[in-house]
Amino acid sequence: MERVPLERKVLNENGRIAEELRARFAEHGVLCLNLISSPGSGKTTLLERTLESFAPGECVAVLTGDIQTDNDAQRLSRFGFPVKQITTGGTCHLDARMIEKALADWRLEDIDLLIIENVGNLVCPSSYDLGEAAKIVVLSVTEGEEKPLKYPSIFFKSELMILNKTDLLPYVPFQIALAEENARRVHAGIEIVRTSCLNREGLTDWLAWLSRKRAAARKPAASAAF
Ligand SMILES: Nc1nc2c(ncn2[C@@H]2O[C@H](COP(=O)(O)OP(=O)(O)OP(=O)(O)O)[C@@H](O)[C@H]2O)c(=O)[nH]1
Ligand SMILES: [Mg+2]
Repeated sequence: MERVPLERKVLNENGRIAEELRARFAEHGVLCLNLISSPGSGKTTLLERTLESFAPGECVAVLTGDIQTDNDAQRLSRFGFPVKQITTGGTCHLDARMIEKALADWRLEDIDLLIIENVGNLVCPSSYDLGEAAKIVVLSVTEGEEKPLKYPSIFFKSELMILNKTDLLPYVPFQIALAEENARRVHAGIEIVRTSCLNREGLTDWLAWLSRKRAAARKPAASAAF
């Protein structure tokens, strides 16, 4: 089979499973977010800061994808919430079937917020729907302000851009306003939050965004019969 039709078939099959996942998430009131960035932009560190901000009883779970090692799952599991590593063994993105398989022994009834940390890669993960409510792209200030123009797909598809490592701005020639302008040239409506996971600046803005999305995703209480 030619490469293009085969690729289309894989993406169609992925889309079908993703839609099933999306329906299950909606049925159980689960907000699912798909976190995407280049390797090392700070996805796991942002999740560490996020999980440590939650009270122990919060119904939060994390799936984290990497080509090799369970390093990120080890870092994240110390906060006491369910965390599972998906090791792809070479594949440069997560796909919907991997998510379906990883969720098989978790009860969605027990989860309000599911965060998926994708494999570090700014290109391939953008093509694979995982059934998420929103994609979030993380760009760190060491990566160059032109990245939204060079890798437009993920910026176009993301609801939120997190500009991380702002503590390094005094040391790198990164024009943060230009990075934001470039992101908005690709996706006019993209929301932007600046963070530093090191000095914690901006984390309250990120947590407020998350809390708004969680409130919007919450299942409406069953209306009383009358
Ligand atoms: N200075 C600074 N360093 C940060 C910040 N956030 C993360 N780091 C550092 O950046 C490095 C990579 O962070 P990770 O959180 O592992 O990045 P990641 O995106 O999860 O990486 P992959 O999972 O490999 O794609 C680590 O050394 C972090 O300590 C930040 O806001 N400021
Ligand atoms: Mg990571």
